[in-house]
Amino acid sequence: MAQGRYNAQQIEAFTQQALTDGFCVLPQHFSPAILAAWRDAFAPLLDAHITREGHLPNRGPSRYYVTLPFAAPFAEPKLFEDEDLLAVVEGLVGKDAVMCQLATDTPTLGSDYQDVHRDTPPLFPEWGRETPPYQLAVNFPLVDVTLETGPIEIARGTHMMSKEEGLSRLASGAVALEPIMMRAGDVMIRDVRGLHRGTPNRTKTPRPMVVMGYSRRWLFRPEVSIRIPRAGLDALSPRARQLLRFNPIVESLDADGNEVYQSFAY
Ligand SMILES: O=C(O)CCC(=O)C(=O)O
Repeated sequence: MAQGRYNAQQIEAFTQQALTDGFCVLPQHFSPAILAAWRDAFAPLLDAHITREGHLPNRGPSRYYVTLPFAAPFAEPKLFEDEDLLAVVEGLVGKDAVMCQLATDTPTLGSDYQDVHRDTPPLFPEWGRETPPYQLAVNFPLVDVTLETGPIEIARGTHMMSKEEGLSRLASGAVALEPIMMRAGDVMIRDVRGLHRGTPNRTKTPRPMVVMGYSRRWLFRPEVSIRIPRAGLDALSPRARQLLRFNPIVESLDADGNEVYQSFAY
């Protein structure tokens, strides 16, 4: 098996941190050259998105959710099949995870604080308790994230309690929202139940944060998908095909409609 950067103990430490805090960060993990190519290719996609549906600011003003096409440079196994990343993902959501989302969250000048939210409802709301993790966001920025460009803020440990309990602990000061500053190359693995919010980007430089979604093998998320071009299937490794197995295979990536992932906050 290919080796990652980290040994088994280190992977276990990252996994435990994500189980406790709701997230962990692999510092300077992804290649600057690959991220530079993504940054260049993303800029026109963001412009086109704003032209097409910028009038639908469902994530808040001047903040955009843009799905990435599963094509070069974004269909990059060095990132979505990264050994360390997949090892932590397996430690959190078990063997045979599915990858179901490849997109970006980008606050631009004029964006604001979002309401504190989670990205998924609990699996069993009537139970009043949380389960082990089942849905992860792997987040990595295409630019350095500073206080000025609008870091995500996360309240540690709130993924394992109800939203009401988390909000009441925030109100009492028992937990706090922390801005997570990241440099391009850093990779965050996040349980999407942790309470969080986007903050304003006060600069003229958009701040794209990629989100690669990984879930338990049995979780289906109809609100997101990765359209896989048939012509690219043969180039994928058996592991990549397995990770992507529940996504639609399409003849062409053209004629993509508006974003369908509109309801995102729970
Ligand atoms: O990337 C960010 O700033 C977080 C945005 C966010 O939480 C969302 O739009 O659901």
